[in-house]
Amino acid sequence: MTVNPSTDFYRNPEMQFRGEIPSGRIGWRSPSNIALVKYWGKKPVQLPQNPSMSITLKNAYTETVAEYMPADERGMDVVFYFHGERNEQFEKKTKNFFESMQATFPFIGQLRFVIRSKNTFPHSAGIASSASGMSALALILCDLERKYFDTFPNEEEFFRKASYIARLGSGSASRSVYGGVSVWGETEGLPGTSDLYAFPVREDIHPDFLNYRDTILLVDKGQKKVSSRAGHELMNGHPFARQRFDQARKNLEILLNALKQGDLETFIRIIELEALTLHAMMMTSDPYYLLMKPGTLNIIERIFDFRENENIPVSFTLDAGPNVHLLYPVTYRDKVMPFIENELRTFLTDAGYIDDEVGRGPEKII
Ligand code: 2P0
Repeated sequence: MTVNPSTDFYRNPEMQFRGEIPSGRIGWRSPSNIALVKYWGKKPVQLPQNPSMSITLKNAYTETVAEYMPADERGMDVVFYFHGERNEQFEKKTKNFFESMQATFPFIGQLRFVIRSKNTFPHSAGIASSASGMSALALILCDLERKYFDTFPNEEEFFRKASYIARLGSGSASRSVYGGVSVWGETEGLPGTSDLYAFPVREDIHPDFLNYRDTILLVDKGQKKVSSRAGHELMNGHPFARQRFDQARKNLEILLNALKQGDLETFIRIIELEALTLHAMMMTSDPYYLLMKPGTLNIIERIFDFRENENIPVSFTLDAGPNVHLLYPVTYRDKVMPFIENELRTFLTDAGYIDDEVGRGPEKII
């Protein structure tokens, strides 16, 4: 049998089921993250075309509790409640994901799961919930393995596998298992990085960036018309793909240096370049599409003006959607909050904004 490292790196046929796993519960809280250098374009299976870098958030997280019990003769099964209500879409997605994980976690086949999950951010907010949701599920699976098979020599190995599993659920989820700054994708000059899992950049980050603020400005709550999955696919054969992947590699190197030096000017230049390049890729895909809304552009223009007129280092990034992440050092909070209220709020939906900051990563809750 050939082993494909992108899916089978952790396949362990030796990990035999030892007797029956009793019923129990495991729960994890796992945060969302926002990419500063964007992952946009992938190759099979779920590997990035270029390395990406993100900060993990603190207040935007998913909390997931899995009850498990021995399966009956029908085999593995999943029942999924989202905010207290049965959710068939998530149920199907989770069941498919668990089924695809059976070669890695042979014990899954003998269990039945009742999963209860909730997000702290509004469902309609257009915040990528796959990063927090999939990383929480990956942590639960690895925690089950740890509890009954004791296979992890240390915490580092535990989180590395969780990141690997999260990646297979959703690429950006691989970065959410670590707090602070994470890099996913093999990066020259950064030993420990891999396309298979994310890597926490723990050393040398300038203190200014460790408690950076991210206020997520909610511009539109409609369902977006083109999914990220479709967007990634449109990078196959995209006329600017090669240049884009090279640019991302260079931007990551420059940004990493800026994070170490505390170089705010370079930080701002690179993250805004990355945000607009991501959307430029969408606008130049075939078929082309736009995820920004008029409110997105209005906010961006006001950020440029405010930065220039007030000399305050506010900056922005965008996810694959119309909402704007307003990023700034915590020391400017007293000036930035009135700016949001007085100048930006008019472009926001009723949901307003989510006041967030760099977080420390997932937490086991049960
Ligand atoms: C990122 N995004 O780096 C980029 C930038 C959105 C914009 O990764 O297909 O949900 O599950 O691997 O991770 C969103 O795509 O895609 C994303 P899949 P994912 O965060």
